[in-house]
Amino acid sequence: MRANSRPPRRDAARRASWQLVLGGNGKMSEVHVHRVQPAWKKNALIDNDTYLKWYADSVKNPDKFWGKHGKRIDWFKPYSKVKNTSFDGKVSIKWFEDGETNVSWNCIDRHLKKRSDQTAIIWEGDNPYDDRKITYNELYAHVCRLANVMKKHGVRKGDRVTIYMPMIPEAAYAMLACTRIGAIHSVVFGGFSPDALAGRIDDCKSSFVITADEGLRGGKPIPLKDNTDKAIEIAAKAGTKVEKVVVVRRTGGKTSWVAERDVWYHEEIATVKAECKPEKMKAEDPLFILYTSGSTGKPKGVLHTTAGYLVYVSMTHQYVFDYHDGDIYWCTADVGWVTGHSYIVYGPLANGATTLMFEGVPNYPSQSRFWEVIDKHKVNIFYTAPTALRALMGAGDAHVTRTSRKSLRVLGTVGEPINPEAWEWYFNVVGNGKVPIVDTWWQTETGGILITPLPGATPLKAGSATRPFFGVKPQLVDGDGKMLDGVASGNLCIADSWPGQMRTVYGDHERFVQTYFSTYKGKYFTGDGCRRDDDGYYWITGRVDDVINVSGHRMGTAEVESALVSHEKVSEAAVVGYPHDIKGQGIYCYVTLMAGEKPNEELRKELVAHVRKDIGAIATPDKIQFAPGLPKTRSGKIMRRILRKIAEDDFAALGDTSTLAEPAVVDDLIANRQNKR
Ligand code: 6R9
Repeated sequence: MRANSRPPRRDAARRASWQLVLGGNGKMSEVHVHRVQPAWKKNALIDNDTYLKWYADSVKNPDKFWGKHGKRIDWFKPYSKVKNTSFDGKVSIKWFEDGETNVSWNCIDRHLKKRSDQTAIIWEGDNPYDDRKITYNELYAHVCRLANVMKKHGVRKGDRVTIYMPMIPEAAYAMLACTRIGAIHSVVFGGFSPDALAGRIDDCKSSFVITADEGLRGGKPIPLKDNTDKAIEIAAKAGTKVEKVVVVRRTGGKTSWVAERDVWYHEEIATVKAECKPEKMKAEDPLFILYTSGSTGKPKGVLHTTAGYLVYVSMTHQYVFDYHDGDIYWCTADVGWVTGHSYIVYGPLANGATTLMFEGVPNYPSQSRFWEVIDKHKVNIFYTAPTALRALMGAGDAHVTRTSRKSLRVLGTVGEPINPEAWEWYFNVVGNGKVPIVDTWWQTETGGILITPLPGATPLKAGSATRPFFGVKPQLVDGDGKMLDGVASGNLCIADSWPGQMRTVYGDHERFVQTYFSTYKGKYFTGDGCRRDDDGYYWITGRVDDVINVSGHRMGTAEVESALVSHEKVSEAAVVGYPHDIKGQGIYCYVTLMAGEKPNEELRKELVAHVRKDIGAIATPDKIQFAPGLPKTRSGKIMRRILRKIAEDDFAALGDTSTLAEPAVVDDLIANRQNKR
């Protein structure tokens, strides 16, 4: 690295640690280059020379590289082929295709010889007095029992099982039990509404659901079973009948009960054996479906398969977090998102790690909760989201500094671009200036981390995800698909396949090809904008499509629009994102009412509640602007560029409005904007 190339003179070295760069926000700023500290390098698995060598090998000869690293997991039948992928035409992605393995067997059984009494999962409840430790031996028994319960009720290899759970160990048991018998799980985030859950049950025709009576977050119960009951009714109308619901008793709160359909988890597991043979799965057998928002209204069922995914998430978990045997590792995500799948459950457990699962929220019972949990369980590696950091930063340093945090060795972030202020706060206040931060860029679709620093190898720049992981070939292209070299800004594509990549959209391969491989021929298009600086570092600038990122959660603007127009008083809606101090982006809705309807405060509240009910609390609109008309081209296309500018209160730069059918609507939109500075 340039910043490290001239070490001897102290003042020169200090000067070299500052650079002028164009940040993720598009503004030039001075960035402090944080050199790799001696302590980070000392026992690191990968230093810079190793990174450079492995990276070069991995892109030069992927077959050889992954042929070697595929062996990090155990196989019933070894593979003879490694990579068989094409991003052209019909798009076909296969890794290790003739091998056979099983995910739960890799995450549990193979560790039992050495780690049967090691803690696999530390569970920290919403209430700080509520916690549990589960050893690998116990994990084995729990997973086998639940797998047997599923078998007893007729779940077979290839069947889809919906998991709608709070953050309790049973959620991990349920995922692993599916993989043990070859069922495909679809985890639905516990914050989603009955409608959203029903849509996901119906899309993959899932007739088996695992849930809990209630969830608990920040002291408040969440009615998961009641939501499930409603969702099942809605799904039935759409043509999908749920036959069985297994219910974990979490709070003991009252729920409705359908006698012939619902069974209690604790009663069922008492009726079966604590042993269940893992199914031999082909490398490309489906592992799970995870629904994610895109630029159209309907969430896509992202499909991941067995072996490539496990190889990739276990390898990234080990090297990105510099995971060493015995480390206590904590990722604060929810298992309802891909980060929870890859970096709470599969990556860590495949590596025989101790993974912490947290039921609660960052500010309950106090703003110190994260740091208290770190001290309580001596957490070494901590992985969270920029939105949480911004909120905690706003609460003041004292909540952090009154805790020790001396166990910390690596810090990580994921989910959205991290602003340099939050990064420096994380580094200096949480990490006392002594702990490296890995800003990991990836997506539901990529299965695992693609662009990231490695703690012992990569000099850090606040706000940059830095360099590609092994085997990953990022490319920047302009609007016409021309590849950009050197220092450049463009759309981020990945030129070749890596083992953790999604294989298809469940039930709709054509949509997979259209969404990801049609914009730029022969390349995977990420939907993100990105800049590369003169050190070859990548700076993700955010989505370039109609997806917004609210507190690290992906939200299709079209999904919110369709929720709004489903209200009887709404005739048309357009939704855009705008910069939000804590959430990263907020949800700004322009709403045109039906003829005769009058805008008022009550209706505004009603619409907010309506969207929450339709999608879930994560989609709660921040601003609603009643608009008699939306800016449209003569062909009827809504000009979102203009709506974004008005939402940002930046209407001096509206650009060309001459192509609008009715330029006058813009004046009304400006006059009634909701984000006046
Ligand atoms: C893992 C996850 C993916 C989108 C992605 C991008 C944004 C994620 C980021 C980041 C900047 C990072 N994103 N990590 N942007 N820096 N370190 O979040 O998956 O929910 O599918 O979201 O999130 O825009 O395209 P997912």
